[in-house]
Amino acid sequence: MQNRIVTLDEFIIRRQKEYTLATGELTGLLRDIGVAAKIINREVNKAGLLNILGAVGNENLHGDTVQKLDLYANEKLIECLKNSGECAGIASEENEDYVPIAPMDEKESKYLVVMDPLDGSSNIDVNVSVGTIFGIYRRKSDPSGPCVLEDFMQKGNELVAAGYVLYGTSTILVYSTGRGVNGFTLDPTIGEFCLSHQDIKIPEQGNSYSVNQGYYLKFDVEMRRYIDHCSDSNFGLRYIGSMVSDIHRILFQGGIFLYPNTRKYPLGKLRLLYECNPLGFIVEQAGGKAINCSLERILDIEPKTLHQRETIAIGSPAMVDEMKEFVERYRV
Ligand code: P6P
Repeated sequence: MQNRIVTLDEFIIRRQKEYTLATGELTGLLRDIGVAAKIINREVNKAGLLNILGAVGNENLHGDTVQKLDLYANEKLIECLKNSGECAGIASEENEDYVPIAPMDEKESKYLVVMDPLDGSSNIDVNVSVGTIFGIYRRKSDPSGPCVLEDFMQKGNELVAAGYVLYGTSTILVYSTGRGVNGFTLDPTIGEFCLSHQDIKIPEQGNSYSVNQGYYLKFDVEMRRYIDHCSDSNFGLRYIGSMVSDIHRILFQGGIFLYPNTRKYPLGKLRLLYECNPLGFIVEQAGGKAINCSLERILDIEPKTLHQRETIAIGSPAMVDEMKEFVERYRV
């Protein structure tokens, strides 16, 4: 008998019933992110047709050239989250400051969203997969007033939920609320995300590593020793240059993704709040590990600023443990 279709909405609502304390706000928030993902997907899929390719010529606050789709994705997500009435504020890669959201009909919102609206967007022009990354926190400040910066300075281990959308050969939304990881593939014929990967578990070990080999000589000696070990072990090198794509592959095939410190990025390139923490949450929920190159657990790092960068090693637990051994053995 053909498996019954379980839509994202149905799954979220069913899971909410398992939470005796659930009051539906988180459910509403997750569903609104799903709506935004469908809207973004529509534009990503026809980027080449609508002349929305190419940089708008301006740069974002980090000096990266901003692609029109970055802006579009950011606007759509903020719009959907504002309409949800469940979100008190947003921290986005595309906004220098956090975006407080006024309560709707005096209803107090208790959640916050951190997000990278379109990660890897420099790949859009060459038709390489890109992704949306999001994390959801409970606000700490008085719900009767606007959110404050401290609301966003929470460790990754305080995330209530996290997920990503990968706009690839198919569009898949993967998320966790702390009780396992599930994936939903968009069926464009019915416009629904349908359960396609239930209870995802990362392989203990993989046979590929993911790092920008071009920076090899700029890595610290202990990272070079570990990368040499991967090569000596005949591991394949897979690096797409789009973190969501690399992490998604590793979730299913196993492996390790590394972005160590370099001269250009002495603190690492990737952002703690809306790249490392949400993806670290997902990978840990799937049985994997995520640490930085100083061997601290990513989810235990105390954020100090919205856009702070972090080094990262994330993936199959046996491979992260082995990388840790190399760092301990060779670091000077
Ligand atoms: P590099 C994309 O710009 C991104 O933020 C991640 O998605 C990706 O893993 C990384 O940067 C690629 O960086 O320096 O290897 O081009």
